[in-house]
Amino acid sequence: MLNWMRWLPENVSTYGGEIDAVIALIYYVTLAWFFLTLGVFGFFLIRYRRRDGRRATYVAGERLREAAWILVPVAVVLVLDFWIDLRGGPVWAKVKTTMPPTELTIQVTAKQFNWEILYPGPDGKFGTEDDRQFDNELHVPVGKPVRLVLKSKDVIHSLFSPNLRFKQDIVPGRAIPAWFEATKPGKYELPCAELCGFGHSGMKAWLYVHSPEEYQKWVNEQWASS
Ligand SMILES: [Cu+2]
Repeated sequence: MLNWMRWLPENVSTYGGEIDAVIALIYYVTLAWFFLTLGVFGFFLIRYRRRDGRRATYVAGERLREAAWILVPVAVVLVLDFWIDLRGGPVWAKVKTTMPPTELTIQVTAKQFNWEILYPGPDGKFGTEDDRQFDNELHVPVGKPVRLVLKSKDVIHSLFSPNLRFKQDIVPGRAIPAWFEATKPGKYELPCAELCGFGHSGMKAWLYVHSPEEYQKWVNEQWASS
């Protein structure tokens, strides 16, 4: 990724690079447009500045030559918009509408103001004896797709991982599937990204990405008694 994009949090997601590329494109488009508009404005300000003997005229914009100052930029903005859609569409489809095959499904339930992280246990089924719940701790192995099922007990929340380039609203009454695959072990923030009440700013979980051996060790410790 480009140097000036480094202010973004470190990307540790398989699809993060594709999302960053769309963000970069949006920056290029808006930056170029920003300087172009300001440049034209600045030029006209100087070129047509107040001078003795020159009266200001009222332009109604009814003639096509005048309206073109609006119509041409509108057309260009539309084309740029479609360009962004064209680049962003496939990324959206990959991240939001497909689900890679995986054995690991974790249920994340949001509530004011905590994250309940539920693992199905060795039998892989929810609602059985060996389920284990952890508050505000999401443990996953590196290099494996992880499927999440997102639920809420009260209001709308949003699970956000800046490092994974992952963000998904959670709506009460729905079980929303989502996925990610982490590429680097570490501990990363998981804040709530939807204003959900007075404790919203403190509603934060941690994502622990483990190496495969470390993850297995963690699993063995948690389910040692079952
Ligand atoms: Cu919240």
